[in-house]
Amino acid sequence: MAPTYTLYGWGNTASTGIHWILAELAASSEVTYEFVDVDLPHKQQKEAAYLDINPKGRVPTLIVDGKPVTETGAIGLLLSELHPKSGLAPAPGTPSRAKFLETHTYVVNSLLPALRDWMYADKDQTNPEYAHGIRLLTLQRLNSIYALLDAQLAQSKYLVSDDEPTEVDFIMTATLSWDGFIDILSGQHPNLKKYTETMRSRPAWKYIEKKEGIVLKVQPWEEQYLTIKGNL
Ligand SMILES: N[C@@H](CCC(=O)N[C@@H](CS)C(=O)NCC(=O)O)C(=O)O
Repeated sequence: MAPTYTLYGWGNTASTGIHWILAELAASSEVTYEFVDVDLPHKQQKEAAYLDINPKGRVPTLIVDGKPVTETGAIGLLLSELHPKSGLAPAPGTPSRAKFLETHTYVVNSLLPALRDWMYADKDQTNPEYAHGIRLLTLQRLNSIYALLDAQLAQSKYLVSDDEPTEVDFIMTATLSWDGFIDILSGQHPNLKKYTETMRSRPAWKYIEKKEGIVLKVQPWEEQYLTIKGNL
């Protein structure tokens, strides 16, 4: 029988990439899953009941065999291990394994924290001047991360190979869909733009997009950065 997972998350956040991976696995009857909303705007992630499951107070959390697993990168790798035939990761010892590990670590260590800084610069601290400074630095970082990944995508259709997307492709493309500004910023890079279009044409993404109500909209506070995005 296919294993069942429970994903705690909220629409269009760090949990979206994991939701997408689960939807891909469910489409081939590898898994069944339940999605439980953690209402971030109402700070449900800071309530005792959720902190019992995830003391970090963030999403995603995946329940595997009754135990919570946190961190997007760890969950992506774990699902690829638990479902080795799914192609979510090249097997240990295969030629593309090193490139996969390198790319996974780069996306999880560099891109995801930069995107959190972009989104949370005025929430993790409240001084608006600091938030602006953090965002200028982050913009510079995002530009160079996207340039590097764009160069990597000149070599292959997906980040690791031409064959099939791996878990890091789902995690990364989901983050590029967090909002309109991020989409515009990454879309300045032609390979990245084409890649995102390819990834977003997958039926499982269409499902996630609808289910999570994903709309690529530039938020009012991001408008000031549109004019400087290319000059950093
Ligand atoms: N390192 C974590 C970061 C997760 C994270 O920052 N999640 C955000 C949503 S995008 C969150 O839960 N925010 C709520 C909060 O920080 O209160 C991961 O990669 O899973």
